[in-house]
Amino acid sequence: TDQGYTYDLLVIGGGSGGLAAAKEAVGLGAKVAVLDYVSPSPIGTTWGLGGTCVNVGCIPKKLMHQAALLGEAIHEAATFGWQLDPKTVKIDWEALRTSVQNHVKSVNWVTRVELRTKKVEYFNALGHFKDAHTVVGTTKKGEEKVFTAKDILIAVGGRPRYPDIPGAVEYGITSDDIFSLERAPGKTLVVGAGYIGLECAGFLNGLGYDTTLMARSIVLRGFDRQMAEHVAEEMQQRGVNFIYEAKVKKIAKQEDGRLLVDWVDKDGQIHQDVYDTVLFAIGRRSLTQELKPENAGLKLIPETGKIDAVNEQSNVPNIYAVGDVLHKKPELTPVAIHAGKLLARRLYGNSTEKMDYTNVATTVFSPLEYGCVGLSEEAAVALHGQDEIEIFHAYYKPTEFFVPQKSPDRCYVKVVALRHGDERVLGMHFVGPNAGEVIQGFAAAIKCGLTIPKLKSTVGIHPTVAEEFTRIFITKRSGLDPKPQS
Ligand code: FAD
Ligand code: NA7
Repeated sequence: TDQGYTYDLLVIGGGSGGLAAAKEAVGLGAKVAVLDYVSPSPIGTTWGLGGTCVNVGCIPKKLMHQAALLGEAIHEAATFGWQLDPKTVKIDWEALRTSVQNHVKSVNWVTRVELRTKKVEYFNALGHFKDAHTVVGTTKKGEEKVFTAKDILIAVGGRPRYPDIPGAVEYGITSDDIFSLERAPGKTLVVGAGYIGLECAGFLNGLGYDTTLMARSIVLRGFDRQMAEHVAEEMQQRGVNFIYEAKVKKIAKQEDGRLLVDWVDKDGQIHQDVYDTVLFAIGRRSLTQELKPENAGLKLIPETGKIDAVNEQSNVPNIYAVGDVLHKKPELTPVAIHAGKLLARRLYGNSTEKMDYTNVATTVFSPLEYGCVGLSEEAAVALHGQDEIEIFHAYYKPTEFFVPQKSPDRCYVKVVALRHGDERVLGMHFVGPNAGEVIQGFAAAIKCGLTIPKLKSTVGIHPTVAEEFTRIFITKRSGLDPKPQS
């Protein structure tokens, strides 16, 4: 490059954010290299190019969720006249795992080919800073290669944490291992009640495994409380055993190979249970320490190791960051991708467009899914005051639930809006089938400034579950019963 560096952009981390930025940057004429390296999990799981989402996140998770939904659908099919015997239906874990892993491997391959075609140079090496423009990449064989670049993008994401208790690292697994687990998980304890814990417990229960979820406090911290409770109650009704306000103390391996778990309840009482699998989903650690950030003068948030960037720029002017390593930003694939693309356009195109991290929609793929965009009821009230917020809500009965007589008890929609002025919609929440598909379009509407009158004047599509949003009229303030009257 003109300043004597080998590359215009060096990306550390070939996941959602890093690859999006790299591809966009080469398209704009920059010379780009990507380093990606996966350190094996404690039980030795490893994977290919593409980062968390493709290998051990969104994609295998959605496939296993889909497998669980299909199991549910098989049981429903008989009520619609399909001739089958639901009693003989069971999952073949090895076959499921193989199908999921085959898909993941095909994505790894397509990703590699795409990088080659687009002329992004890819190196399977673990990067660390030598200085603000120099990164050393270490290969699996221990060989070192030195890279210099004008700009450096940190997109290293994170990895699951383990609790500091005996046996956790030796015998526990995490989301990094579950999607490629050699043996069927069997009776499983999921520790942690964030969205990853709930999703894993949800699909394992749906696949027919005896599943317990242990929460040290509440489920889905940060999400709308009422919606979070609906999700958890529904899972409980479907057979997931919930233990609240409890913590694992110790895991030991019995002679028969099963795991003996000591846990303590809220009264300090110790209990013991035996499981085949213990899966920790207690949050994720950013992989920034390994970067030797001090060599580049890069500052991290001390408590979390995250990067406090302004418009994706760190405290070092030529060092940028996108994705899960960013402090207080949504940890979602499309967020990482969008921020990465926009950053590349600002650096190598003539763009000035900045990433907008507000009103990003998301979905928890629990057995009954939960999709949302914008503010929770609590956040809206905290921000504007109770008097200024109107909450519209309704329970509804999905048409597809009638014939199999599925319980619609927790199918529920909620719209959070300003009470006065233009009655702007601040948040939308949906628990029910296909929640992600339902919420995505409304996220666009909110970007366009959706108001309650506009929502009410939208004609629904019948019979769908998404149309429930266009029919809302009951406010919490009115005290009217939000249960369907028919
Ligand atoms: P990553 O995708 O994690 O990529 C970082 C890459 O950098 C990795 O390959 C890593 O090995 C590599 N790396 C790290 N350090 C170095 C180094 N020093 N040198 C070289 N390479 C390095 N998001 C959604 O939007 N929807 C979902 O449904 C969803 N489900 C999820 C389910 C699970 C179980 C998990 C764990 C996550 C899920 N996510 C989901 C979150 C999503 O996967 C992340 O937000 C996204 O992958 C973040 O992208 P990233 O680019 O920041 O990092
Ligand atoms: P989250 O969303 O950070 O949730 C972690 C969960 O684990 C949460 O329920 C925590 O309870 C619980 N937790 C945290 N530490 C412990 C310990 N030591 N013991 C038991 N339970 C614990 O993590 P996820 O893995 O679901 O998701 C990771 C990120 O990916 C998340 O930020 C998403 O945005 C994307 P708490 O509520 O703190 O009491």
